[in-house]
Amino acid sequence: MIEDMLRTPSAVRDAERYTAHNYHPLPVVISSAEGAWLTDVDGRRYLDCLAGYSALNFGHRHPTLVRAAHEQLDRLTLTSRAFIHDQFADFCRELAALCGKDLVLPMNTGAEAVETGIKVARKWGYQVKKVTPGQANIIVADGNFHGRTTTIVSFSTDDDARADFGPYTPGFTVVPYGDLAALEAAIDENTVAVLLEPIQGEQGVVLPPEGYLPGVRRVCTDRNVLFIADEIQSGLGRTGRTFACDHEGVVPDMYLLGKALGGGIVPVSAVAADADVLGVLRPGQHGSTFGGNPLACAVATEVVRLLATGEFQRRSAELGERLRAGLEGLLGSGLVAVRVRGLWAGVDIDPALMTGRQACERLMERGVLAKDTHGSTIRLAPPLVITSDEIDHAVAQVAAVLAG
Ligand code: IF1
Repeated sequence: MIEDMLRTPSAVRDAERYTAHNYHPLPVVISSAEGAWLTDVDGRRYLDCLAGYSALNFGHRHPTLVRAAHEQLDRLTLTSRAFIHDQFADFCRELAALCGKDLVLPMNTGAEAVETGIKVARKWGYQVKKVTPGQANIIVADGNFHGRTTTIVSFSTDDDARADFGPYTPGFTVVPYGDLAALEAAIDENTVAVLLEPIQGEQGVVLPPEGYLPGVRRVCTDRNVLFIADEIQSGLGRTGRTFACDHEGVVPDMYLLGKALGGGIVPVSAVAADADVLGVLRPGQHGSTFGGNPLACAVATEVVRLLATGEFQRRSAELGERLRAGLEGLLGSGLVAVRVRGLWAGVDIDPALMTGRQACERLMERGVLAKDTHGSTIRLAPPLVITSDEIDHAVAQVAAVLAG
């Protein structure tokens, strides 16, 4: 293709001209997608190895999910929660069953689910645990990423996410991720919850030490502290199980869900917990204009039904082992570390070779789209509909980029 015939350069300029520069996207302009594949405005195809940061676990435009959306679009799209609609009960009942919890509180974005979890934990602390009014504290881990609201970035340890957004919300204690003793020592009489990602996504797919999550569960139970698992990125099949906590048989008091819950079509998030926790909320104390809307519920109910079969979890587990073997085969040939669970990999490239951004630019040239996290680490998280041949293809492109 002749360079000056390409539509991409002007399309990139147009996109940058009228927006705040809060992202530094790769210079690719996508116009269509299906399954694990994207097509740009110049007809070039790319294998998607980001999957919308795990919002596209079921691939682009999964037919079951698109059909549910089309049918609902022709019936009812929004009522607000001032009224009930006929998609609401199925969604809440079926998601609660998937989580093994009594109740579900639907929101829209992941950050709203995290904020909901924080508010509910605090209210539970004052009303049930009887901690000192206004003194509730929540323990979080360094290297956390839970969203971008001013309260959430108040406990971020990432300066890019946090700097110059103060004054910050108090009531959070940061402890080293994976250090159970430090977590236990940080609990005091006003601690209402521990908020953790079971696997730290943005930190570079950081896996917890074996036994850490069961230890957190035990400590929270012993000290009457809520264990809140942020499964917004790690959940819903990504790691080879329904939830990342499942790998060690851990059941948190609250699941925070998002991203893939909306099937890659609409923003859907939710908090799932038992009645003794979510039951602290009374009418008028929390809510959202779009939370639990008919279109969201129609799509998310089908997402829950896809997960209920276990098919995506099995694919993620089986194909994840192929991804692991392929990437581990590159250790010493440009990779210095690989962390994999299911179809979710954090790959540390030798910093002397290139940065993560440079690696992603070179992968783009080879028809694979991925995203760096920090430094020379990239995350590979394809849709769970990817095939074994496509995994081999992606690994081969990583190898070619490393070989220069
Ligand atoms: C961005 C990161 C990933 C999340 C976890 C809550 C949220 C997220 C574990 C909030 C969102 C997104 C946000 C997006 C990029 C992406 C991201 F790089 F920011 F950190 F995936 F790792 N909990 N993560 O991963 O959900 O409000 O966005 O729906 O802000 O750049 P949200």
